[in-house]
Amino acid sequence: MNPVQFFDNLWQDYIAITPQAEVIRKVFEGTDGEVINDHVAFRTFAHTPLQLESLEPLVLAMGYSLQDEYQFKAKKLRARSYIHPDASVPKIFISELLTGQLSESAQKILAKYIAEITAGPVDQSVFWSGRHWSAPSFEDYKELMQETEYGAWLLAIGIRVNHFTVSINHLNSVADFSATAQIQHVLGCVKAAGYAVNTVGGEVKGSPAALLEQGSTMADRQQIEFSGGEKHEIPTCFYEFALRYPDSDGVVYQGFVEANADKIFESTNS
Ligand code: OOG
Ligand code: NI
Repeated sequence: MNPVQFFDNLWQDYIAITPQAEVIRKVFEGTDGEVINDHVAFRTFAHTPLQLESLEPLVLAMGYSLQDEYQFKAKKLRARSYIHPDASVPKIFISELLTGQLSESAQKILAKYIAEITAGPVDQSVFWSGRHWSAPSFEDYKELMQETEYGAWLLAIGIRVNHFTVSINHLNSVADFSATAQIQHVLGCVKAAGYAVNTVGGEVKGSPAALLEQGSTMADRQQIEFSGGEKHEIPTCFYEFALRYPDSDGVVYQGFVEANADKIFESTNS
């Protein structure tokens, strides 16, 4: 699958459970014309046929190369990012939950569902395939939530894009603002459109010195059917905004920043 088809499919899957993204994108299309994506992100379970290592070949097959690796010890996650030689193709960030590090009780809950993952991915459609296991019980979801918000989110939502990210570098409407005012203006537009912004560690994560400033909405909320037909509204996916700065050689930084990412993960908190 070529990247254009991939991102078209992904966007459709994303807005089906993240209607805020389509509204916000239209806001920026109104002021800027085209909206360019910086990256997308996925979440998965380690030690399963859908682990990061199993998804990676499908990313590489689209022409990407491995960019970097990241550790999030407290959240019990590890991640990798991938970059495409065509700079107009969004980067891909994939994290996985190191389930072996969770408590016995959390592992017991997850084991019931993870055991249903019988096959690895066949092609790139795995990235919008959703759950490969039965609808969880709301009790299991809530209990897991106490220990790992990421795990509960993944159990309920499955393998789907977690967010798209607007490249602020490509928004002409903010080009005349001072560098640090740009992301603040963008987040201001998002709030003016009626959406909550992630405030963990402040609205703006990172700094010009870190070469990357990021902010995000709080995830949309949708009714999900749990086992027994029980329906509950839970956080789905969010929209991110990223501004990249040039390094001392004048090359715009393309990597991710662990300390920023650690806070962006919290955009799916309830
Ligand atoms: C990914 C969070 C990290 C970034 O840009 O640093 C991230 C997630 O919430 O799954 O997207
Ligand atoms: Ni991101």
